[in-house]
Amino acid sequence: MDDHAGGPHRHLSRRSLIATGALAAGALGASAPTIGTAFGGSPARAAAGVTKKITIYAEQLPGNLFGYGLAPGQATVPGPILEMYEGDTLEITLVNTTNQRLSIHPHGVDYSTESDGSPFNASFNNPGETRTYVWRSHEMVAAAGRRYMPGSAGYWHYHDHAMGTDHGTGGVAKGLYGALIVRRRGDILPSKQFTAVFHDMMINNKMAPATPMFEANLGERVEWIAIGHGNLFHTFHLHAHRWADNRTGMLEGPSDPSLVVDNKDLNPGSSFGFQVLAGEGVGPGAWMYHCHVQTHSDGGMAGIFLVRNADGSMPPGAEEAIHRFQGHTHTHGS
Ligand SMILES: [Cu+2]
Repeated sequence: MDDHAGGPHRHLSRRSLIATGALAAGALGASAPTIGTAFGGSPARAAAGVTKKITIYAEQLPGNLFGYGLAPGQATVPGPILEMYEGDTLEITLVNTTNQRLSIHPHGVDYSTESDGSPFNASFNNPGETRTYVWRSHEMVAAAGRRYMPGSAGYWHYHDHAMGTDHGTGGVAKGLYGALIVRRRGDILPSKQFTAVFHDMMINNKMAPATPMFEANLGERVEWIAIGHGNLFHTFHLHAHRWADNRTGMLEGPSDPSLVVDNKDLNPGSSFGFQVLAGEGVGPGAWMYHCHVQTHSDGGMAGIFLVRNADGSMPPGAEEAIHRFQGHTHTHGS
């Protein structure tokens, strides 16, 4: 896997939990199946799940940033992409290596007050403290009246809820956030994943031209997870690609009524995800992704989605476009 850690060209697919042995070990039944304990619903829906245990290290990073990582010294902004299947449980041991109070708080999944990650519920790590958080999930179930109670599947996220203020405002501002994907069994898996966090006037706490350059080869199945944080309204726009505005970003049939979009609101606390085939119908090239609030894109909320040729070589014009992007943004952004 091409890994440009730390540079503006880095991408994030390598940090996906599903791409490591951790998920495979859990999925193969190394852990005990969950049983319907605290959750008051049907035990049947939890019976298929497994419990995966992971350790996350919260660390201070250069530049007054903080990050989560799956191993000591591996913390990043954003943190690792955490994945689970509906019905599974994720047991997270959070090691706080910093001198700050912090926590990890998920969106979209099921948890007790003890795993809430908020000081309000006395659920946080003191400086230097290790604490376990349990995130559960469940499948969709039939309800009365031909309706369905939603399952946990979705493109969610997690973040600190305790640093600086009781809402984790300090931790979120300094990079303690990441993507959480709950998949439905049978979902199509991507070959690459990108997390883009629109946060104040930054993307992944960086401004153009230091924003991430996400890379894929023509035709690769790429999964984007977009997350909003901070105090500003944002819109996520991706050039030359579009997706269905539903759970997966894909249409489920020729008459699927989902709206097809290439731009979507990305407000604080919101998240969504989708998959595209890189360069499908448009070819390789340096394509832009950016916030579509004009003062935000002008101010540095833009980056490059570099779609290389299928063999990995650079398409004509891409180098020039990248240089133009870097030069242009320097001129107006510094
Ligand atoms: Cu914006």
